[in-house]
Amino acid sequence: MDETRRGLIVVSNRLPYALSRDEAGRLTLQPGAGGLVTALVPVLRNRGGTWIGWSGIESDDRQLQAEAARVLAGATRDAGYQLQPVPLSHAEVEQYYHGYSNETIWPLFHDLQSQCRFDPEYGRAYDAVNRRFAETIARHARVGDFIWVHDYQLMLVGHHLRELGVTAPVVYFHHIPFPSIDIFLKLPRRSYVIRALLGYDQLGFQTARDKRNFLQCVRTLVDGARVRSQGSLHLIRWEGREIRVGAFPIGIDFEEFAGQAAQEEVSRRAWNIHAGLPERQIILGVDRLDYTKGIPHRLEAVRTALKRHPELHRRLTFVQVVVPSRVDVPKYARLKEEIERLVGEINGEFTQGGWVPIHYVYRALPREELLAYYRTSEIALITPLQDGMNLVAKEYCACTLEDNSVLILSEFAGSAAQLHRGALLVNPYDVEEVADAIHRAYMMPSEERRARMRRMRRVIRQQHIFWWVDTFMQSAIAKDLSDFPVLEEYDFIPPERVHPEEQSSG
Ligand code: GDG
Repeated sequence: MDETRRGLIVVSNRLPYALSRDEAGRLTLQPGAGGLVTALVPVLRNRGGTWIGWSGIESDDRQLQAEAARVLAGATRDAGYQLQPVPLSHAEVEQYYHGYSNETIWPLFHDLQSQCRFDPEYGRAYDAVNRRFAETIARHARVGDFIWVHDYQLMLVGHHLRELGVTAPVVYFHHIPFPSIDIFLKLPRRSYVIRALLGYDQLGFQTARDKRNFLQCVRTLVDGARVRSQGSLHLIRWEGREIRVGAFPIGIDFEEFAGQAAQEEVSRRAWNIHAGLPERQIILGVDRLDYTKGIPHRLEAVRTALKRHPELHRRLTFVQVVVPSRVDVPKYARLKEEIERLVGEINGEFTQGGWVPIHYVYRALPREELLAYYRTSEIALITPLQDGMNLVAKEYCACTLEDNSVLILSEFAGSAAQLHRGALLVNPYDVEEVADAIHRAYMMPSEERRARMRRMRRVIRQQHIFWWVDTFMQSAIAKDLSDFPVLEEYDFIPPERVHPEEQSSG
């Protein structure tokens, strides 16, 4: 078979379209945006294929689920690929999605175990729903298809596909961090989960660190698994199969971002934003409302910067955009209150006539507005406590057309592995270090800004989203891995953690 002509089946928790009811009770369809959809839809169109996922409708009502399937089929009749919904009931969404995915795996894999809830019912629902996904895939896969599953909601699908007798290649990309063994060991039924992950033929992670963590869990928990490296990939031999493991940092559509940022509408908005803040540098934060993003720590760092460095008063305005998310969950509602309390306190402490230090935006911005903020802000402050990649960091760099901007980036964002030669890297828990980085960024001469930003833009331009899809697929389908190019293993280890011998040898 011509490997490049295999049909593609993409599987993710959500379909690239969201269904909801309008005021008249009719089902309506909104196309999803985002990098993954942008990157995979052309491949699906070109090869022909199917996207399988949950439609967003939670209901036991078979008639409603059938209607949802009809609306999806009708709307995408001419799309060049098919959409196949996986029906989920309200209870399943509660336990598989809100429960196990978002209250167990999400916090645990972001090293925030104090936020975890471990409920055996969640685990059972997760397993059952992953099985349902596998059954849907098995019904639609044709001989020769290539199945690509995405993210932490679907870690067990490969295992269930094997149990169902599917022999097609099944590969998986893990978008969030993979934790160290000490953290992973806390997961109930950890051996089952790690073995189930070995049901995939290839596993991709965002960074070398995530890959290392995963391999260590395999070595520790899976008897008989043999791991060896080949180029930048690792191969695991287990139960007569060979599983490929690699770090494939996800990218963005650089040219699209840079092109849109240069458009007149974005330029006009960018100019307007700065006209309202004359002679000031803007420092920007953009995050979904989530405790992994480190927003309260960041606000404390801004407070510390204003205390330690009075020369920043009236000269720096911090714009924090928070995109609403899961506000019906008490933990998220409390986080929102904490952010708003801190913004109020800091503004109360430092505001002077004509200058309010923090501008707080609690809503999703239209894309042009977001790009205008990226383009016009002199500094971006992106300090998640842990993050798979963080695309905002890359988008910001792509949109700073004058190269005259500074990125302050958490060393715990996956993007730090690629961007550490240009960004000011910080430990987001160390508010004094972040405060000093803010001051350093503010003072940084343009020559240094440009040199750093060019380095980052070069990597982001080269390793774009289409490069990511190609590299991941090539490594999965390569018959002989000696043909597969050795990827540069981007890695960032804080200098204090590098053993002196490693430092002198390298
Ligand atoms: C997972 C992993 C990994 C944000 N605010 C607005 C807005 N955004 C867009 C950004 C960006 C996206 O949302 C957020 O990027 P993330 O990198 O956080 O992606 P997620 O899908 O949420 O997260 C993450 C990623 O997968 C990819 O592998 O990087 O670590 O958690 O694209 O532009 N868009 C608009 N208005 C906003 O206010 N229009």
